[in-house]
Amino acid sequence: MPYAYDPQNIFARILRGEIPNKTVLETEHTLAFHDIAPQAPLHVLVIPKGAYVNHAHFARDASAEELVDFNRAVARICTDLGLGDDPDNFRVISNAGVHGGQEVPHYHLHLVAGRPLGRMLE
Ligand code: IU
Repeated sequence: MPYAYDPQNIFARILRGEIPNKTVLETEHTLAFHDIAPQAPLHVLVIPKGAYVNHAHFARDASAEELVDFNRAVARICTDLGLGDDPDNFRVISNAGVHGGQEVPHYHLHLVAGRPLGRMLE
């Protein structure tokens, strides 16, 4: 099923180099950068370079190479930042759509850490 992707969304512009970002990691298919309004001492956004709107689109339509690259990038960041050895120390979230609270319509995963995060669901 096709879906609308807005090539002018802010993360598309970051990927094109039109807007600067504080890069944490860049790979062939993935970019990770610090969130501009961090909700925790560590708040990194991980995005695929491909044009996907949300997690379901990415999981359904991305190539195996893109999927592996993205997930290994997340793991690499966790390792580099010392998070990966303790599963209590971080959270990954991806908002989707209006009910999911998604503001930027380019798939992104929030990686947050550095403080007690409480329960995820209210
Ligand atoms: P959301 O899941 O779509 O709600 O998250 C969007 C995030 O993008 C949010 O945490 C913003 O602070 C962040 N962000 C950013 O890092 N840089 C920007 O220029 C803009 C939003 I606009």
